[in-house]
Amino acid sequence: MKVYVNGKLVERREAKVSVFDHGFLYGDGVFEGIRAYNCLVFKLKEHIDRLYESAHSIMLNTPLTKKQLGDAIIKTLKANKLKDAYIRVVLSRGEGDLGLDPRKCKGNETVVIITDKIALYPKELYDKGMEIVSVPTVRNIPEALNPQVKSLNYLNNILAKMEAINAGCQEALMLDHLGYVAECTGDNIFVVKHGELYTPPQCMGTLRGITRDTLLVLARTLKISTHEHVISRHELYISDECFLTGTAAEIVPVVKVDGRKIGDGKPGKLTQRLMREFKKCTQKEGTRYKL
Ligand code: PXG
Repeated sequence: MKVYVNGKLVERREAKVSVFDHGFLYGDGVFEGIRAYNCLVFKLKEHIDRLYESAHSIMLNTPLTKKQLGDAIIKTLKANKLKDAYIRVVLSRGEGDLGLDPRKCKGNETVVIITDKIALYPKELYDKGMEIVSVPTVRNIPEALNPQVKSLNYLNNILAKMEAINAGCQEALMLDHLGYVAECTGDNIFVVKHGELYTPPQCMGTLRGITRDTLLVLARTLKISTHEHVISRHELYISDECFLTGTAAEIVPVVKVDGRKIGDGKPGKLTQRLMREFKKCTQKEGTRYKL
């Protein structure tokens, strides 16, 4: 496997960054998770735009232009001869000293691109649906660390994930500081009620997921009403259908929340339709490359 590190494609065992890198010392950096389907990178522009917005928000210099980064991603995919891939782009403040001061790292920003075979989730998860549980750790409040910044510090989400695992569930439902539904640890959440689609607005401690946005557009083209609206746990419990969206997971039906069955306890009809329609999008849309 070849990994892109600061302009060079190196073998996996040589792909290293300094222990003085502030990404390692402090989680001072940002990242993106992207997917390629059959030589098409899905929503590449949107992912690069979001990465640059995250970087801008934390005043992190981006050593490459957006075009150069896009080219570097394609180059890494080609070097690894990957038709289908998971792509991780990491941009960190780079090497500094043991102090927090980011000015010490100036000019040392680290860019890493890892491309790998996609580790698909088990088919059973999509056929039978998932059980989730709300957890005590609340999603970061936007006034502290805004969830729109996909920072290298994912402890907020990791703590929630551990709480879900301790409760015997695969995924955690994270609430915002007011107790409303925010999102899961690496996925956005949707509910269906009376044939209409609801998802929390991005101001509720929710990342504006690219899969989420794709789905909102897709639903509108299918003449399904969509709402970005505050959702309480009660509204989630009494919903007809529920599902999660994310680059890695795509669309996962949720059939149980906090011990309450959702609908009839099976993946919903609209959820299944959206899963099929979303799959079609990933097969025909994207930035094409040749191996
Ligand atoms: N919420 C959070 C907190 C996320 O980190 C999503 C929602 C979904 O967004 P997209 O743009 O992917 O539809 C994410 C992003 C991984 C991994 O390696 C994925 C994410 C985060 C961390 C790790 O699978 N997803």
